[in-house]
Amino acid sequence: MLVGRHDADSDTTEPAGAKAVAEIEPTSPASTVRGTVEFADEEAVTIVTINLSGATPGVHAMHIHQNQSCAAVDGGGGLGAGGHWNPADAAHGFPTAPVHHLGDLGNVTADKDGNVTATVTSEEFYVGDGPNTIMGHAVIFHEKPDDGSQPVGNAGARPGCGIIVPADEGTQAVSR
Ligand SMILES: [Cu+2]
Ligand SMILES: [Zn+2]
Repeated sequence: MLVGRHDADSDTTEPAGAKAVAEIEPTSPASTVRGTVEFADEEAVTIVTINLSGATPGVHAMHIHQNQSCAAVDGGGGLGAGGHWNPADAAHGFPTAPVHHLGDLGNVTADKDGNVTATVTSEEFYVGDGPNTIMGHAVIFHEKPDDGSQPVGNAGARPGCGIIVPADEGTQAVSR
């Protein structure tokens, strides 16, 4: 039996166990970051597991962006993903802050070899159907840290991007 998570704002009950993945790929020849961002619905939370390699060592912002696109726009890799996913029309912030975009995942750190291993949890978004489903969006790996400032954390370029797809349907090619 699937145990559901009830969204207080709707009649939607989300089954636990749904999974999705974004395959992060470089958005330009100058970038080498790639890897996976996996999303797994548990009973009370959704667990986001980030595993990347080829990143520039240091701190990098990651966000879920609005559009289902990793396309370059006017030469800017990943700009096709649009702005931060923000269905509640909230201000930008860290995911631990009371107010933040739904897509704000905060910062991750790449070690000296360029590897990122991180876990983020959310009690607000989920893989399954409902108003706050992550499906239909893209994950962006940024050049710089998210400094928490408005409007979008000043995180710079978008060297990595991946479209979120159901984990059982494989991955979608990144358009450049
Ligand atoms: Cu972003
Ligand atoms: Zn944001």
